[in-house]
Amino acid sequence: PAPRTVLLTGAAGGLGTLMRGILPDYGYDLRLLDLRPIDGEPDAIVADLADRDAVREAVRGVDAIIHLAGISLEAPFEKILKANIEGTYHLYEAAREEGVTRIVFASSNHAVGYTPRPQGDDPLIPVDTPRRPDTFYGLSKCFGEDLAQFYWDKHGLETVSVRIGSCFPEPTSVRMLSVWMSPADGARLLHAALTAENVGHTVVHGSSANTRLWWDLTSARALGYEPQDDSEPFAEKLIAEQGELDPDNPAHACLGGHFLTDPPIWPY
Ligand code: NAI
Ligand code: 15L
Repeated sequence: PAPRTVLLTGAAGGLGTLMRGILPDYGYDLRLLDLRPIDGEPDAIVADLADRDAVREAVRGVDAIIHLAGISLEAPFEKILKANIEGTYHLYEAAREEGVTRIVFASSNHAVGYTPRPQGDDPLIPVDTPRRPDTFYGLSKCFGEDLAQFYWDKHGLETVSVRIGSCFPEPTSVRMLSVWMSPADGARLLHAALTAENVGHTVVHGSSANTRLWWDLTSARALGYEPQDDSEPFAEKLIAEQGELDPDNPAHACLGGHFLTDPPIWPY
């Protein structure tokens, strides 16, 4: 049966807030968790992924988990280790113990950020491109994907790892024209990842069907994802403001963009 009760970790964050707004329309009953309380959501679980007991209690009885919680930018390794590596391990262990059989893991383009972006007639980046993390943050997403593979092979716990491009209400940079995922398409992809059968551990690229797409969406479409949006209507204005990407600028040459040269730093 399709999952109904879904734990959404990281529910206070940018993506969590967007998805809290849309996913109930698909019939999901969301249980929310975050380190930070959420205005207007008194039932949300306020817990740190470091708290194994709290995490185990949070996963008890849900049909599936969307795992967004963690440090979403670059940070010192020790912080990444605690929140993203140990935290994701705690969540998987809790899911195994409580018999939850499907997780959708928010991986990132930064797991493969050093991959050169296609130029000219170059083929799109395939989903099995070698890992090339661009930050400790991206490295933690590589760990999460491997953890997911391990829990599938060892314990039969299924995961869809979504290498999200940039999921924000609108693209705000020329790079984002290529990796943007509209919030509506984000919800479509999460819904597909929750409901597709026999996913084992599947890695997919998470973006809209952008005209300037850099990566291949085949594995996402195979889950039943049909993106409806394209960043192109935003292109003219962004290019007029910022100029075209310069292939000689290292921050423009690879999928991970400015994370290679000047990554945004996690604020706390
Ligand atoms: P965000 O930083 O806005 O939200 C992350 C949330 O996780 C925050 O509310 C934070 O309080 C919570 N959190 C952090 N450490 C925690 C811990 N130890 N225990 C419990 N909660 C904790 O990030 P955003 O943009 O909403 O991203 C969500 C997820 O998607 C992240 O895992 C991020 O790496 C991933 N992602 C997002 C992309 C995007 O375009 N928004 C692109 C690629 C990946
Ligand atoms: C990410 O992984 C970050 O979490 C998000 O804040 C964006 O910076 C995104 O990648 C991006 O590459 O634009």
